[in-house]
Amino acid sequence: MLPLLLSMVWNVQPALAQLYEPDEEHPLITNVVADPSESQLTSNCTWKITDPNNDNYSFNQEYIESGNELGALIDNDETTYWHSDPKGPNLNTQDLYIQVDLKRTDIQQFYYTYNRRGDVYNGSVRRGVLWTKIEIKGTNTPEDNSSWVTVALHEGLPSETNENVTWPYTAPRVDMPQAYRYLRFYARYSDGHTYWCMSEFQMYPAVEVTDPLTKLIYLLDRTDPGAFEGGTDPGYYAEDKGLRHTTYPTTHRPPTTSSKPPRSRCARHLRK
Ligand SMILES: [Ca+2]
Repeated sequence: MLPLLLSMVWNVQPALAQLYEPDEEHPLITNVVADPSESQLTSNCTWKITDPNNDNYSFNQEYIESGNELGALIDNDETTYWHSDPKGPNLNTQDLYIQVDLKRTDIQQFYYTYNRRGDVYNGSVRRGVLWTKIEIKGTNTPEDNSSWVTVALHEGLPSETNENVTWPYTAPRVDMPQAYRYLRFYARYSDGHTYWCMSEFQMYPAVEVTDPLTKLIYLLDRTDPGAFEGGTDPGYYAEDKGLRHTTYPTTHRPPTTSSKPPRSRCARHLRK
């Protein structure tokens, strides 16, 4: 198994050189305030809830009363959420979006993440309604409507009831033809609803993966997702974590009479 694995690593070196991951240490959206000229997030369809007896109001009271509904998207709290206006606007027939002002012009590749709701109401967790088709447009001259360029269209995104993905969900990387400061995320579908809502939203720079061990983990996960526990098997001791993985899928179980090579041997192969 190990020689086969290492030969697979060797054979896909060109692809590995282009691996990217989100730089989660440097989120791109950090300032969301009521003043739209200052805020990094704005929207043309925010639900302005005025009835304090509305149960959506109580969960987001702080943000609603300060006029900063979008602030609920970056507080790292899945019980607070932003909701598009469900009474009038219709994402199936109108251009409804959240707009990002990156406040910088050097981002050309990025990842974005968002989370479903997790507020508990009458004893049950409410997941809300997520967008499942998103069109992303960018520009550096937002006042010129004709300047907005489509940079990505993501379809078939997981609905809020999907338990087979990791939440918050990270969408595929977006590679723009050039760096744009302003981005619009249009909701194009939400499983037949006219609105959508979510508890968190964030963007991260896409950075190239350079660490050999991280590359190998990516390769294993991409080759057979979920087959290798933690992405570090087979053939690897996670020595830097002081752990040895002992749970193997039956089809990948190594011979019991052989011992795994030390990590240094694997590292030497990767450097060839
Ligand atoms: Ca939140």
